[in-house]
Amino acid sequence: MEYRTEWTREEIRAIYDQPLLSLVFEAASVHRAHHSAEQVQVCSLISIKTGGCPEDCKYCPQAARYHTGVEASALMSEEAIVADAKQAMDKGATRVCLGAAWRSVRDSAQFDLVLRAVRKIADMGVEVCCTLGMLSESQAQKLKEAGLYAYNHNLDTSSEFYSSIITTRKTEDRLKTLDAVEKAGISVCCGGIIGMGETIEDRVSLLHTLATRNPHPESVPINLLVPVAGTPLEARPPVPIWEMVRMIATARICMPKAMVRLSAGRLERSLEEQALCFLAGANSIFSGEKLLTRPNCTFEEDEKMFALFGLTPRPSYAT
Ligand code: SAM
Ligand code: DTB
Ligand code: SF4
Repeated sequence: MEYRTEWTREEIRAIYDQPLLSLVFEAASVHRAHHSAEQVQVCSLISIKTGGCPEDCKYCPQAARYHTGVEASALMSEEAIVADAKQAMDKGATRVCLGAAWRSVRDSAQFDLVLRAVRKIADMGVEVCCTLGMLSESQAQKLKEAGLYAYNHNLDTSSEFYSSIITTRKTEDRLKTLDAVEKAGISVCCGGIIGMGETIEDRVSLLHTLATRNPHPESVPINLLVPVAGTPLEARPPVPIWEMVRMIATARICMPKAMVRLSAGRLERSLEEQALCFLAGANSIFSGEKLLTRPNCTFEEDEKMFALFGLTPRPSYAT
């Protein structure tokens, strides 16, 4: 085994709590030992089915029960999905992530459409990721056969804090889907959100669950809560950047080979703050004017940032 999976919570807490600059130095050293530190993965999100979701995730603008101004729309056509993916690829994305506001996947004509789109996009040479909610083993298998590279399914927070954020499912339901994805031979993309009112112990608990999985997730998105008017978390204050840096650095140290993604919430952060996150071991971003429903940094802005920092986009299927 090239990395540890038997972390204790105390060990992870000690890493998280160490003096900030030592933490960043250690994370940067681990990062450089396992990755080319100049390469950052550029991912692009396509919301193939927006809004109208039956779940009650308190952070989410797409939950039907909150009045957030996000209208429920139908699943995009196969042609439109593939065209958007092509456009993202032309702008420099090497991973395309298709997101649907579903609780879980149903075997249906809609799922067949997604499978066909995955096949076409994979054939263009980019890594394809999907995030469609909970999956069965046979659905994961079908996605694998269609050429899916990764599946995103976040644990979002600790199992202890989970019911304060989501009541329509449990951490165990999420873990079952992660197991199905892994069993089908698809890379697991799994992370969480900070800034929802969780304690440091909750953050450590989330990292502990991720870092004691064997294998570790291939990618770990760390989202900063984007507070959305109409959701129960609309008034959460922004997380100090130091806490984001600690979360990223601790994820990097505990999961040295994973891609650690500086995900939602980047638009609100300065270049200096983002530079600190890259130094602390983040090596992946979402680029493009929109996340799923919220605005994000454009490809052009990110190109300028890459030039300023001396970063280059990581190629697709790099090992
Ligand atoms: N419905 C599927 C699911 O829940 O797995 C896929 C889409 S869901 C929008 C994907 C992820 O987006 C969530 O797990 C959460 O981590 C993130 N997310 C949603 N709203 C967010 C917000 N306001 N701020 C930060 N991250 C958010
Ligand atoms: C992830 O961890 N973050 C992305 C992606 N995986 C699917 C989604 C962020 C969504 C932010 C809120 C929005 O745009 O609606
Ligand atoms: Fe639905 Fe996913 Fe949003 Fe939860 S996070 S409300 S499951 S779209």
